[in-house]
Amino acid sequence: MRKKTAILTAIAGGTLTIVGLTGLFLGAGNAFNAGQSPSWFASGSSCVTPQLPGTVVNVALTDMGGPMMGNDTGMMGGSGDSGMSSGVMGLRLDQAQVAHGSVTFLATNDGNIDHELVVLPLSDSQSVGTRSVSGEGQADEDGNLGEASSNCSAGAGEGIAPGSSGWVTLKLAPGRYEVVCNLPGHYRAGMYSELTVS
Ligand SMILES: [Cu+2]
Repeated sequence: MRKKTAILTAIAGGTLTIVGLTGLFLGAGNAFNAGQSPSWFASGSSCVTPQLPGTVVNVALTDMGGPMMGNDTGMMGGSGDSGMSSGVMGLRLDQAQVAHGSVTFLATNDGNIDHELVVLPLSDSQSVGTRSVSGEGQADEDGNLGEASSNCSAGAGEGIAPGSSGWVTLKLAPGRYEVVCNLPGHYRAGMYSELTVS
């Protein structure tokens, strides 16, 4: 009896070790993948994009979907910060810094509702996400440099539909920029990101 228990314990111990190692390998694998090309990026869009000039910054536009998205007016009406806190929606760039000159933003809507991309200048003292927001829930677009808000094409339009992409090419001077989605309520919901141009 005594010996058998010892063997069982040894087997149990061995199993734990294997599980532990497997966990390590899985963890390492994930970390490796994350360093390569982000998964949100691979989702892509249904658009056929032409050869895009300059440095291409891929932008993922996201939202969590869910019940709150079923009623557009419900989520953005309302007072101040109630309900809609930062991070519900997102706008992510695949690089935080690019060289000055020709820069193309390729915005892909990975969410469930329309989005857009607007490039705004950012002064030295300004932080992203701190622009004044109008009663309609739109950020101040002072100095707007350009936008991508059209389906499967360049420039301004009516918004980028889920699963679609829009793009815009701009000549950017060195400095800091804030890339946002400025559909009503989306800026406050977290759709902004910083880009440094060197
Ligand atoms: Cu948006």
